[in-house]
Amino acid sequence: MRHNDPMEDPLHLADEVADALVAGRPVVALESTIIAHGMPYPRNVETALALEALVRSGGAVPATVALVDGLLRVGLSDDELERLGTADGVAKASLRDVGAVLASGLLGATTVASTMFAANRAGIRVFATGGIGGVHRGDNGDVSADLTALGRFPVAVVCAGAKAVLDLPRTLEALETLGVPVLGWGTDAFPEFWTRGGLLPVSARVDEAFQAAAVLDAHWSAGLTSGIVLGVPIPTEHEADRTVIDAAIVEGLTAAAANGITGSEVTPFLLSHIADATGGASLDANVALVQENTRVATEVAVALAATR
Ligand code: PSU
Ligand code: MN
Repeated sequence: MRHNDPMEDPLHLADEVADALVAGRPVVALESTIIAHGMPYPRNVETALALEALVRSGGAVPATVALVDGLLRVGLSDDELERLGTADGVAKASLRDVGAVLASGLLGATTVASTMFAANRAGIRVFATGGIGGVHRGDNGDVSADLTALGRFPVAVVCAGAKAVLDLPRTLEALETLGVPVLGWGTDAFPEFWTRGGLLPVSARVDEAFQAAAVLDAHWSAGLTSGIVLGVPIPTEHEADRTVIDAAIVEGLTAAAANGITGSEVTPFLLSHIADATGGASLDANVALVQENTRVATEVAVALAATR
């Protein structure tokens, strides 16, 4: 059994992904926690397939990352995406969980942190997702491993910023401490997931893909080894009503506390609570923004491949 052999590297690239990387063609990594824990079925699987199609139509190769049958897989089949979106008990695997899930041989969905780790090992520099984890509100010390991963792995994470369920000022301070650039796509403001933001600044603004690729290339060519956040604001027509979202967040945080939800369960709990509280509006916005992020990530990956 493959997963019982400790001598073998569990990293496994799909042929299409390996071929593209060898040839220097653009590849975009995608995560799987958003499929298994971020959205309900069938929207999750439909969205996962739509993201892969968007990457292809933009001229790049999609590489969705997950832990499957004891392997750290980079590039999944449609059947495997379906499995991740429907199976019971799919583990939410951040960095600390990768070893245990691989050893179990079971299914694990990768977070931003573990997807960055896998992308870096594979040699993929651009990754699209919904939003990064960050510093949670309150003082219980809940800080996502996404932040430390951003400090460690040279991968650009194209996202709609971070959700306002987090403490966004502290999240940005932590990114600054880690030396992580926070770029704004056509904006000076850090995007706040369901809304375009406006209160918090990014560290630099980029207005088109070649400019973003030039910043990425210069950062890494200079020898810096961190990740980069490229914050893409949700398209205006999909933006949620800030008052409605803010009320749903407060309600969700109260419900999480009342139900004793802690640790890695907090983010999935809040997402589903907010989706219910907004009558599905937050879910529609979530799908729209992750599609937008994937379009931008593909453009940037194409520009980066042309630059290098
Ligand atoms: N933000 C979202 N949707 C998500 C997540 C974050 O809008 O599905 C997921 C991502 O996979 C992210 C993870 O990496 O939650 C962060 O979880 P934690 O805070 O437990 O590190
Ligand atoms: Mn946490």
